[in-house]
Amino acid sequence: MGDSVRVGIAALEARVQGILEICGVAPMPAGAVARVIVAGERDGCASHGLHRLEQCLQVLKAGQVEPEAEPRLAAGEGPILRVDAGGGFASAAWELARPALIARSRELGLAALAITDCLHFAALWPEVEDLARAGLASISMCPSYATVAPFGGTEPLLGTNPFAFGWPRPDADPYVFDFATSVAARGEVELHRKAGTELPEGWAVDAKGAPTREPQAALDGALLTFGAHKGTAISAMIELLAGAMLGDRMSVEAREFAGGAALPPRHGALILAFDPGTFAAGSGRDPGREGERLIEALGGQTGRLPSQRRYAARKISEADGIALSAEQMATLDRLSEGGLD
Ligand code: NDP
Ligand code: PYC
Repeated sequence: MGDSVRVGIAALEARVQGILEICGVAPMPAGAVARVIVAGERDGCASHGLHRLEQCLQVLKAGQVEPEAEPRLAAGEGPILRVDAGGGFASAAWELARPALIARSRELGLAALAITDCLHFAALWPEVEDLARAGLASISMCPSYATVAPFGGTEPLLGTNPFAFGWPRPDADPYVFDFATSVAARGEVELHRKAGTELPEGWAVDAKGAPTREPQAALDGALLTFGAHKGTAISAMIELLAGAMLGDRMSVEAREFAGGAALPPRHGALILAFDPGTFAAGSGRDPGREGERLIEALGGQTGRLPSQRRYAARKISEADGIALSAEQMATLDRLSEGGLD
């Protein structure tokens, strides 16, 4: 890569955490946010990597996130664990609750984590991958802000509402997928705008409802859901389960609360975790082995499992450091000096 430098993962985490702390974020959330941002960059997920750091600082400056919020976990004894993020970053709430969710899922066979009032800007795969590495299957979802039109419509009503799934594999990296229920994440459109490139066809409509390939027109208009009516239905399910059911904001309200869609929104998130062994008990079948049969056959036909690209990118980052462009390095230098555009 021309003009790029390689930076070690731990060094980049420390750098990002330091920038957040200079801007007033308490060490615990600053560490959690730095880890999720650097994980995105490490794994080649540009839309939710360093690209998000400046937005985090802007949201702080706008007073829309609580930089010193301490997430509060109410674990109780049943299958539902709750974390009130207190208007702080979702990643801090997740890191706090992760051990309790793992323990409760193993104990009961399944458990749910309901996070409320969190500032959410991150990818969901770190959560389901963590759970899969602990031997659990899981589903993670959240609303976002209303920037997506339902199938057949042109007005923003749904969020880009991500949906992720993780499945543990006995001798391989977990099977993980994680995608926006819009054709692509809004972050991808922002990257096209930054790079000055056109969007592929079918991603978006402009503010008048006409199809557009121009990133700014798409950001001012609406993205479309993937898979026509099917993506719209899944997106609506996420609004209902991770918005209405949690008693937290749905994407329309999150956009109103944020005063637009320029900065990441505040809402809730839902993570469901399952112990496959508990479910299969008495069947005489091993879910791990059955899962492998399917996953190997899938990989055999498609030549590419979801997350395979990510794991390959991670291997290179772990061996050689994360490749950062001269522009990314300059942004880090500027932000280290407190410079926010
Ligand atoms: P992509 O369309 O880039 O990727 C979606 C998934 O499909 C990934 O798991 C990817 O694996 C996999 N995949 C891609 N191509 C193939 C292929 N040819 N064969 C098999 N699997 C494939 O993601 P999106 O743009 O939809 O979303 C990007 C991120 O944005 C997600 O991480 C999501 O969580 C995040 N997001 C967060 C939001 C929030 O509110 N916090 C809102 C919306 C999105 P791989 O990674 O290996 O390429
Ligand atoms: O990329 O669509 C997106 C997104 C919304 C909130 C965080 N990421």
